[in-house]
Amino acid sequence: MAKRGNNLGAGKPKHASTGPTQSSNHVEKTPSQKAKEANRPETPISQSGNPAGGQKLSARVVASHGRHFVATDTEGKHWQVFGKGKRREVAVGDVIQISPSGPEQAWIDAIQERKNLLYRSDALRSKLFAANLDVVILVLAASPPYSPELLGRTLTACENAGIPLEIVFNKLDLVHDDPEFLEHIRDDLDDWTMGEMPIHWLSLTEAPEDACELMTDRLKNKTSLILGQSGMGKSTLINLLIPDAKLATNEVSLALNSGKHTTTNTQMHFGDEGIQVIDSPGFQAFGLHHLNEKDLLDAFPDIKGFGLRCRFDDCKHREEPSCAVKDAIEEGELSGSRFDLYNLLLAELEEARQQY
Ligand SMILES: Nc1nc2c(ncn2[C@@H]2O[C@H](COP(=O)(O)OP(=O)(O)OP(=O)(O)O)[C@@H](O)[C@H]2O)c(=O)[nH]1
Ligand SMILES: [Mg+2]
Ligand SMILES: [Zn+2]
Repeated sequence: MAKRGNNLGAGKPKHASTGPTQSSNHVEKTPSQKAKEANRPETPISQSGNPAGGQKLSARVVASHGRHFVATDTEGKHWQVFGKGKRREVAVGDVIQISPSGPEQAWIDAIQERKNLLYRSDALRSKLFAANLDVVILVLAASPPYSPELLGRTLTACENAGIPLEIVFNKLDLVHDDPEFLEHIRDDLDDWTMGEMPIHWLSLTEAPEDACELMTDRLKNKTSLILGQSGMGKSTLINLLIPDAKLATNEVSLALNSGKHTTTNTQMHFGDEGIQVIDSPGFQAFGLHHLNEKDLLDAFPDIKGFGLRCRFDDCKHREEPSCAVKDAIEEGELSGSRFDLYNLLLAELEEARQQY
């Protein structure tokens, strides 16, 4: 059987049922050695070798191309995997059991219990984003300007999923001569993160060695997901950590003016020192209607904490008297931006509930 290269088929398939696509703009050269090291299945593999022998293999989902997925087995071989029913619902980072149905295709038999799972909703439904993450890295930059709302939504999703979040503020070179602007950004990030999250101030292009050293230290022996709006430097960061990844990066103006994102699929890359990093397309929206009201309040422990001190147990923190939340915002102990986002998300939940 011909063994495929390491092309994960980043191009869109014409038919979801055909084999992994051969054409790709993003050719990943993952040494099988690295994949082997990175893929530590908890389920033992009974056999390996002949894929037509009806045996089961353990594999890690390493790429998502919309409706189809690529998984890598412990030998470093890539499979295009398909599931039926619930088994169709896999995410990059999942550990799965597969049985080969062709030289490069396999059925998903089981999805191993996840440590965590990050979701993202669009207008129609919730989507699985990535699973079994040790950390999410949100990449922000001064240019193009980052959206505080998307930052808040990412914080909320990670808090809900129980995944630690770290922020990279990139393109520091563009704001060196504007200390006031930088101060404003520092205040904004402190406000959103409540001073509780690591924030790394980097310039990936001006000081790449420093950035690489710091981020290698943060990401070694971890599975991480890199999130951020288009043009922030997600792929640039991954290329720095894993030169073999050779990801396409693009001039911001090109990427934004064409309305296209440079990265179009979610894909895991394997580096030295146990780095397993997932690149993702830039997001412009981050729906959270998969959370219910309780989830939402739990994701805002600051608001929840002050809320316990309101006079009325069911205080909505609007016009009620003796509202500890309103008082805390007035006194600068609680972030008004966070409270506004909480209300916006609550309103979205109510709207989504009325629609279905
Ligand atoms: N000035 C400056 N430019 C940078 C820096 N880091 C990255 N860039 C540039 O920003 C542009 C966008 O970088 P990408 O890595 O493609 O951004 P991305 O977040 O992967 O974008 P999408 O794939 O569209 O989501 C490229 O032209 C990079 O060269 C930096 O530290 N300073
Ligand atoms: Mg990219
Ligand atoms: Zn209140």
